Amino acid sequence: MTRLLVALFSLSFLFACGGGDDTGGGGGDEGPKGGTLTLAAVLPISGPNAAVGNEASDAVKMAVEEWAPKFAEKGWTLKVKVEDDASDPKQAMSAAYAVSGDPTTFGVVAHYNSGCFLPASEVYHSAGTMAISPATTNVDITLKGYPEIARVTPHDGVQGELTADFVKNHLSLAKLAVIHDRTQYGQGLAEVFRDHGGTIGLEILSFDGIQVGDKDFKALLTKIREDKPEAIYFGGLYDEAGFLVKQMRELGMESVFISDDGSYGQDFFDVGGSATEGSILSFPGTPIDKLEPAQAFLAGFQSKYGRPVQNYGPYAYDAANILLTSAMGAVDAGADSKGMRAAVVQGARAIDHSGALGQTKFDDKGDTLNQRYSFYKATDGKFEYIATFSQGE
Ligand code: ABU
Repeated sequence: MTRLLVALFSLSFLFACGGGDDTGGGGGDEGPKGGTLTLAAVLPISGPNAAVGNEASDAVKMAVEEWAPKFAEKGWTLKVKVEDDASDPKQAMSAAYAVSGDPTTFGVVAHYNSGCFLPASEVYHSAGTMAISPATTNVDITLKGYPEIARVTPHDGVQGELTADFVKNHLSLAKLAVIHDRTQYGQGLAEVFRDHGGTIGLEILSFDGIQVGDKDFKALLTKIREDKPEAIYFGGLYDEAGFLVKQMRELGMESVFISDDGSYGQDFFDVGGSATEGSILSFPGTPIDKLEPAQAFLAGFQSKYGRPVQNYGPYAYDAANILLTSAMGAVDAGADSKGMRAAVVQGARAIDHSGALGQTKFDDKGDTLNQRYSFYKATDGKFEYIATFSQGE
């Protein structure tokens, strides 16, 4: 069904763009000397991950405001279009069709949830729209090697393995229960953790799935308590993580709670309260407050929006800047509206970008070469930095 929709969409997109028309195409208001260029952001503006999605979309808007005068000097009106995928794959597909169906769209800052980007990536590929995700980490996203698909976060093959290594070598824990949220993200990550953990000598006592949106995990935790795990590893997102750790403590469980980048945010503390104390979480990259190139962005975001950056804002900002730099390169090379998307794909995939995250380059599949994860301990409602690792260290 998805394939049929993508095929129908490709045809309608060709007609919308005027097919073989070489007069500038692009819906009529653009031409070789300028027109409108739209950077789209498809993110969860509502729903359970709205806090992350709104931070990311605000970062994209900030980047567009910074670039708009430079495009205006060259005769182009730069716009931003934010679409809400609400963390729902169907809504993500509708949004992907909507932004790709707009011929002024030259690129997309694409999705927070792997379960949204996986199907939507077919739409972007079919439409030739460069889509860079600020946050999706499921391994499969880049496996097809589509030139239009990239991400600025290291994937869960790295996150899961580094976390298992960290549990063994730095936390000196051996017996763990593993829980996941049955999403492509949470389950995929938990499987990497379990499988790599098994090869390095961790004893995985159990492997169970929960449902996103559920709030009562006491029956499952009571079963797990029988095994006396030293730690519980959870692959999933912050709401469920918060409820899990809270109910572990209510049941008297002292196992260390360990989770991932999807749990890394203020909502984890808001839901879990004081039960979060001592939890261990992973998040991509070097801590943002220690990254010199990120400081201007962090200060600018705080001053513009009156709140600090929590997690994926810098990633969305760099994804937007990679797309904007590529679009400006295409403008400077004389691309017209019709050639813009292809030029942006070429530029973005070849980029060596100096941004808030430091240098970003993509490998031949579209994965960032920044392959680091850092580990944090929840302490007094904050994430206290422990250490950063990359594979092979
Ligand atoms: N990587 C955190 C966001 C969740 C996901 O990838 O689905």
